[in-house]
Amino acid sequence: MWFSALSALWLAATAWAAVDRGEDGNIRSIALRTHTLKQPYLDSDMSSRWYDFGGDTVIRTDSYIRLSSDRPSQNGWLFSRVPLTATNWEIEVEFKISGKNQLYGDGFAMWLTKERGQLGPVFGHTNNFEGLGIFVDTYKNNRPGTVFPYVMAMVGDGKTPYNKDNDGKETEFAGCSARGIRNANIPTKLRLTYFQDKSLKLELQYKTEDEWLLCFETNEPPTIPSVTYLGFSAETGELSDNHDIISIDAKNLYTTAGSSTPSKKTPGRGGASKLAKQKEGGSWTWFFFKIIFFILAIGGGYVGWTAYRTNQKRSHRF
Ligand SMILES: [Ca+2]
Repeated sequence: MWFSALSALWLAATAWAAVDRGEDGNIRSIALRTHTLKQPYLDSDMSSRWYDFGGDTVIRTDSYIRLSSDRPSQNGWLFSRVPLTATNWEIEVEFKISGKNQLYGDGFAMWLTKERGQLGPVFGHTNNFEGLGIFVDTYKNNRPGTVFPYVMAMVGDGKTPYNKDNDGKETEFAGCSARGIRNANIPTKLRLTYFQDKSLKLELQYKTEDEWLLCFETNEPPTIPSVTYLGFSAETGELSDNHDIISIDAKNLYTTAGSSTPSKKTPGRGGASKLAKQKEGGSWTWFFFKIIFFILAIGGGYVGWTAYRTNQKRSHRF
């Protein structure tokens, strides 16, 4: 009785801890099934419950969703069927850009836009879009002094067009060079984290496995329309490449009561050390909380045991 009650309580405490994200202390996450996509991608009726695809997109259920094949004039897309309504979220995508040619292009885009599945000239998606676009641009059209591939974010207002001729330089929100993101030796990934009115962060993985590189981070994030669809698209012109989506992991993020969401951070070393301190603080608070919970569990178990024994004695008496 004593041990079973105690172990049940301890299990409850540790299960609760397992939900915790661990790395960020007071930030918890819940998987967003509606925006997550993994192999084999398709249900038994050969369609996906949560995602739609079109154009030249090809699906190989054991490998990838190929938005464009290594052939000229390809244009494909993949879009969520329902809007992303979470206030704070994290989207992690494994993708692969590969090809045999010396000259290649043009790259692919990830979207959080009002429009969905509309073919067009911006990495295969419609121009004058409304919402956020993340472009992994592998072909330098005209941007002197910038190393390509170049990853950039653009916030579309529904009126301002993306200009392919200078790789969208004048409408860039933030970005970074990512030499080696194409034909990489490790699984390539991107992770976009958004806290409404607080922060937007893009991290990339293409040099070393399990090592995230900060592309950009801002504490003045754009306002993303309340109804946006999560999507991907790619386009090839004269030059081509395979642009594949391997998996999409979407999470709803929330902070626990009494804690604050990530504070102002700047890219680079300063930001990283500040983040590390936050993590440390969060985990210590959680540790003490667990200790208190454990003591309470022991106390509760003891009271329960005493009551049980007293009860037993009484029943013996009668
Ligand atoms: Ca380009």
